[in-house]
Amino acid sequence: MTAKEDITYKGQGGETHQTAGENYETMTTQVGMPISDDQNTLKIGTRGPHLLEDQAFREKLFHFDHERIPERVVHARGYGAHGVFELTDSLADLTRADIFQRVGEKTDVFVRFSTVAGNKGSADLARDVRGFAVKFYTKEGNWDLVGNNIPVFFIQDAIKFPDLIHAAKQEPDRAFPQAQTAHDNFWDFISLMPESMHMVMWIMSDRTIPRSFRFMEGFGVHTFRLVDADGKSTFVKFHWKPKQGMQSVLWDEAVKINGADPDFHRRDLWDAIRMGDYPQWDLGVQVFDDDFADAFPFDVLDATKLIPEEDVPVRIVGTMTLNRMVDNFFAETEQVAFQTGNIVPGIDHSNDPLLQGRNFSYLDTQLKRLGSPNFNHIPINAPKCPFGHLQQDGHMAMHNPVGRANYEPNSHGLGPRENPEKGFRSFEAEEGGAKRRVRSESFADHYSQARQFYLSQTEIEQDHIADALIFELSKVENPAIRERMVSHLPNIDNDLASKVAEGLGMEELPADATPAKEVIETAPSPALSILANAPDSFAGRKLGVLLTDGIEAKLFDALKDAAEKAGAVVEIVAEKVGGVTSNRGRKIEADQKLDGAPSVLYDAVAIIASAEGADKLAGMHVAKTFLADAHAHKKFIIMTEAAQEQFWPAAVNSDLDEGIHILDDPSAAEGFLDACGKLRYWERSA
Ligand code: HDE
Repeated sequence: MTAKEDITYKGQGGETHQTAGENYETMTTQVGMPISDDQNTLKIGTRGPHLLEDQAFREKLFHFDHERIPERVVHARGYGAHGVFELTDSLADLTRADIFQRVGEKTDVFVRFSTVAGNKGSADLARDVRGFAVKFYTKEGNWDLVGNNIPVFFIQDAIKFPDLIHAAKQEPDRAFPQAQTAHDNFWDFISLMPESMHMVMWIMSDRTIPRSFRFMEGFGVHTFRLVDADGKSTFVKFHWKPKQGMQSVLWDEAVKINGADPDFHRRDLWDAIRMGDYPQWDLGVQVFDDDFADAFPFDVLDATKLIPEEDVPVRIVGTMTLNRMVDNFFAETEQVAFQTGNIVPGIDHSNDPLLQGRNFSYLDTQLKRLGSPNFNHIPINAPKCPFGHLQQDGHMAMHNPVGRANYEPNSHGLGPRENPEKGFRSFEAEEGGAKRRVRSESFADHYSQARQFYLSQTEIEQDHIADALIFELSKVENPAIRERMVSHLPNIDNDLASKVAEGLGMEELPADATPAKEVIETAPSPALSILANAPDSFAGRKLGVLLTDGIEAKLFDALKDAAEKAGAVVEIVAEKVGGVTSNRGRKIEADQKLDGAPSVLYDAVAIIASAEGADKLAGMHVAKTFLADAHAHKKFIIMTEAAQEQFWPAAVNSDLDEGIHILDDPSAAEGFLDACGKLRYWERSA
């Protein structure tokens, strides 16, 4: 360590403090033996051999060799943050859950966002579902809402999960492709599973290439139960709505971002929280009773179906704010162990067969990953409320029962006891029927909601779905798989089917797959579109400003002020990271060197160039790509007149349009930032 600053380590065993400067604390072994030399192993003579008695060396290497734990079998790549949930509307009328009683009360949370298919080191902008797992440290135990950014799932029964994941991840012989579904095995499996068609529409939509974790929704997916003090139950579905608004990138951007910054989503969350721009989500509930469930055309226990918000409005009950990054990634984000089984009094599971299967899998997987039944002793997993039980021993046990009695009942008057009044009670559902291995008939409609989703999208979004299907299926080598997949599409929409078939170069549409149940028409649900619900705000977004030497600094200042006023972040890009010098000799430092900061990293861009600078940019491939890509990705662009006259024609072979502003005067900056609220100039055909 070279930095001369005080550092406080908040580790699992409390805090350790390192003092700055010459007063570093003495380095020790694990058992506290002071170390005199951490640069050299113990040897005979000056050139060896080594001595086995060198405990300090052996302990250091032994520990290093054991640093890795198995990565999650799914959702391996993830990023976590701490925050608080504040209740804004009491649900005391529907549930006894302590967290939902008192308006204004704050509950600590830990959130982990993730991708599903990629390995731990994979790139952030894979086309993939995002995990959205929240651990609420409530006063009556930890409640884990282990959701996704998509409200439905691929399959209906947990027994198919290993097949789904095997098919989605790298193919077993070649061990590629990494973090993508654009390969034969995935589409082979999917095309044989009509129940996945609704999810297919979602994963081919822009939902799977979010601009960042901050700009996506979250869903509990399954139907759960809220249970009141009298044992009465109401069905519930949970929703997270980002206060920042939703936003996605374009596919061409996703591909390029993965190269330019594979940590794009991680960095975004880290930067936003460290800057104090805390992301927030509203928690909403859709509550409904048995009568609604019985009348709804689909089974509310089927995780491939959603309940449109237009049918059951989302009632907002609180807000989650993420306000603190972890102190240590491994200790917190890697070791956090979510479980669907972690529920609290007042919340209960439904009979959704996917959820029932998950309740087994999450507990099981934590034992494999964390290696001990005591994984809840790790601080990130431990409850923050009082707890007491008689479980003991095992690897790494940190909390053992104190005193003589480790059993119950006992007559020592020791130890915790059950509490019928306060304790968790399952909803007393009347269940019955023969023991059978079946799929309910009520789960048989596979296409109606896929069609509803597709028809609820704007035209731009529908095009993106078709393009994504064409892209993915073009990577499939076996034409029979492509055809089988396309054969499902007419059940969703004929135009979509034709577009995809055409994009794949098929001479004719394959015969339609026969639906198990006839497709029913349902009204479009505008709530399902990202673009129809666009935020009209540039707050929390990033403006990339490419500067050259010789500029008028006042133009840059005006733009920076306007961007900051709009709540956006400005990043300065220049040929050299040392920055540029204005026409009056002012030095402006850059944040990024141009070839390390392509425009795909920004939501809008500015080119502030002097006449000489614009000429220079016109001769640089990387500068031309910066502008050409920003244009092709329909970004709002502002340029100085010199850039427009000398650089633009060299980079872009198109006329200017209303998405392109000229920075001829400082007053132009505000109008540009207002326009940026639309996020993209969709009218541009590029
Ligand atoms: Fe998961 N899932 N899952 N899943 N899942 C895991 O648990 C599983 C499903 C979700 O950030 C694993 O701790 C089965 C739906 C998230 O740590 C594992 C089935 C939804 C995360 C597992 C599903 C999810 C996981 C792997 C079908 C959205 C990451 C590591 C029945 C509602 C949590 C782990 C984190 C992780 C099993 C389907 C969300 C293997 C068997 C549906 C966000 O237990």
